[in-house]
Formats: sequence, C-alpha cells, structure tokens
Amino acid sequence: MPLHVSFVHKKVQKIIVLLPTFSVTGLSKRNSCRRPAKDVIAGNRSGKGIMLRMENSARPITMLFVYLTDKRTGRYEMEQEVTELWNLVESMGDTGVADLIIQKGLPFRETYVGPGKAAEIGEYLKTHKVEVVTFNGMLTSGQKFNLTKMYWDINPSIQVWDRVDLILEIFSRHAHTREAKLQIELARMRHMGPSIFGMGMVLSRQGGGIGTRGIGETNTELMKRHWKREMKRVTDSLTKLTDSRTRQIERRKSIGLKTVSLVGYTNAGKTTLFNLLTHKQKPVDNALFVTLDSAIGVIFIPELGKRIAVSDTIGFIKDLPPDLIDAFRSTLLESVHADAVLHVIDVSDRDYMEKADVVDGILSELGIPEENVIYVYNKTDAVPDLDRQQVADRTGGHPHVFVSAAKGQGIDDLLSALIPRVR
Ligand SMILES: Nc1nc2c(ncn2[C@@H]2O[C@H](COP(=O)(O)OP(=O)(O)OP(=O)(O)O)[C@@H](O)[C@H]2O)c(=O)[nH]1
Ligand SMILES: [Mg+2]
Repeated sequence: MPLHVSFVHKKVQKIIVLLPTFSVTGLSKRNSCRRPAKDVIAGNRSGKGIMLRMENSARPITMLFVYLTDKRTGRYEMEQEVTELWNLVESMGDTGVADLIIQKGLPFRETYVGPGKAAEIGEYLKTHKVEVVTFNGMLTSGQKFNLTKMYWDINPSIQVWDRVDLILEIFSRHAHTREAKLQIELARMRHMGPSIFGMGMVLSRQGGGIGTRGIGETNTELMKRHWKREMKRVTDSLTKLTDSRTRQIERRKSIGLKTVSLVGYTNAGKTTLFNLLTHKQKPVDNALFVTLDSAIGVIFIPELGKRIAVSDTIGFIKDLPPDLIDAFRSTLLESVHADAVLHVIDVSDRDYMEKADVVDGILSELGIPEENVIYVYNKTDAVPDLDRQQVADRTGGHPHVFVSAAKGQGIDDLLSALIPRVR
C-alpha cells in the first residue's frame, strides 16, 4: 500500500507534499531516508496519520504532524524542512502513513498554532485515531499543556510533542551506552520539566474549584521535588562519567597520543569515515542520529611513524536547544580537547553549506578553535560532476579535503592535511 503525507487545510493544498515510496509492511526500508527533492509532489486530503511504534510499546501508534512556518518561507525551504522532518520520523524506526497540517504565520503565545488551527486539529483528532501530535518547532511547556488540555476530551491519553521531543525519542531509541542514556535522561528532564513524571496534568485536574488549593497543586509540588532529586541524581552520575573521560583524555595527552575528532551534521558519513580509518565496524545507517556515544579508534600515520587516536561522536542538526547540547557535554569532550577536528560535510546534499554553518555554530559554542578544524567534503562519489574549485571558493580558503568514505577515496589527502596538526 503506497503511503503519503497529505495536507488537511484547504489553503495548503497547493503547497508541496512528500510522497514516500515505501509501504506499511516495508518498515525497514530506511534508504528512503534522504529522499531527493524530486519526490516532493502535490498532495491531497486523504492521508491517515503516521504509524509509529513507541519504544516501550509493541503496538503501533499514530502520529499527526503540525508544521508552523513563517509566511515568507519559500517553497524550497519548506520542502527541505519537511524532508528533514520526514527523515527524523523515519529515523525513529517503524514508520507508516503521515498526515501533515501546515500553518503559515507566527506562533501564538497560548497554543503555538492559531486558535482556528488548534480547533482544526481537534476536529481531525475526532475522526482519526491519533495518539501523538508533533509540532515541528519548539513549544513552551505552557503551550504543550494548553494544547493537551484542549484535546483531553477527545483522547484522554493524547500526547503533544515538539521537535525536541521527537529528537529525544530518536535518541532514546538509538542510545546504547550508559553515558548516552544518562545524557538523554537529563536532556529529557530539562526539556519537559517536572511534567516528565507524568502525573502532572491528570492530577492538576483533580484540583478544587477557583481559589482552592486542591490536591492537584499539592501533587505538582511533590512532582517538582521529585524532578529536582532526579535531576541531581542524573547530573551526579554524569559528572562522574565526565571526570573519568577527562582523565582518559589527560592520560592520552600525557603519553603524547594526539587525537583527531570527527564532527558533522547527522548522516554526513562520520562513522563510515571512522570505520574506514580505524578498521572498526561501528553501525552505519542512512538515518539520523545513528551514533549517540563517542568511540575511540587508532590509526597509524606512516609519515610520522606514530599512531593517533580518532573519535567518532553524535551528529548535529539545526535548532538543537543549548540544553540538549549541554547534556551531551561529556560525549563532546573528545571534540573539545582534540588536536584536530574533521568537520565531515555531505557534499551530495544540496544544503551542505547551510548544514555546515549549523555545525560551525555549534563548534564555536563548544569553544572549538576554528584553526583546529579541517572541512572534509564527503560523498564525492555521489556527485561525479562536483565543481571542486567552486566548493573550495565557498569555503573561503579554509583547509579542506575531498573524500568518499564509502569508496575509500581521498584518504591520503586527508592524512596529509592532518600531519601538521598531529605531528
Ligand atoms: N555515497 C556515499 N554514501 C556515504 C558515504 N559515506 C557515508 N555514506 C552513507 O551515508 C549514510 C550515513 O552514514 P553514517 O556514517 O552513518 O553517517 P553519520 O554521520 O555517522 O550519521 P549519524 O551517526 O546518524 O549522525 C550511510 O547510508 C552511509 O552508507 C560516501 O562517501 N558516499
Ligand atoms: Mg554515526
């Protein structure tokens, strides 16, 4: 059964829509991820909602997406944003059919989307089985609360997510190490506040009438205290792991082992390059946020007659809240302390410059000096007619190399560029 994303609102029917080419049963067909823009076509109103499987639940759930975009956002930019949204959904694992509601305009303070659109979503929920409504933006907890409250009567277990919740859900599905799991836990607690402990909204409904304190309020206080205790517990555990990582980094420094760190936008090919350089076999996939931990491998540089350490780590994406980056501080320490940073860029992606800018912004927030960074233009095999001079010009004289991690091309150039930094 072919799947599609459709728009619900009349006004948006002329706007572009994605048409995934896989079927409900083809859940593992992740290579539809990073679908080229030519798959973007005109849509209709007959969609059903994305079928997803929640982490701790065997049953598929249905998700409705709401995308609020600025009136000035052009068609191309919208296509890109919707494509990235779709890639995020696919990276959750099991995916099915999607419905996407679009509103053009500015966020509303109370409900993020305007009252008319919020009501329209409610109408949609009455006639469709939807369990999670995901907004592709960052909502305040008040906005999430107001929206959830609006839809309670239609579906008492409705969940309202924003982009960060979606990213965190992907993170938690891909996390394997204790460090990654703790970092996600911390990021989730920071993002959701005390309401993470669930009882919040249900209990606050038990509260007395106007002017009374009510059971709900008392329980909200309990929840806040519990949240603070849990935040401290996770932060303490992470501090221990950060200390241990810092000691490892210092040990490597003390024995003169230089370190190179791979960074980049998610799906740029960091792990593929890491595996190629270190002969490791870390999982690689055409999905977002496959890597969430930090791995170390070693390469031998014959010209220097010595070994250097290479680290692979989590990828970045635009609109990552600083809290989330901060939660991953322990994992990112390797990049902060590296002697050289290889910024892997997927040059086959039409938006590689914008994505490289996002990464550069995060690197500078992390305090990584620009002079430590080498741009590694990857996936050159996928762009046979690549105008390398033009790419180099756009890079503004910054040190760079062209490689294909998948085909093992350009690695000698990469090592030569590294030599002065790890000598
Ligand atoms: N054509 C081509 N594909 C590549 C190349 N390098 C990586 N890929 C593909 O790009 C996808 C992502 O590769 P990964 O190595 O997992 O990317 P990553 O940057 O580690 O991704 P995250 O860990 O999810 O942030 C995979 O499907 C790879 O096979 C390349 O040089 N050429
Ligand atoms: Mg990776």
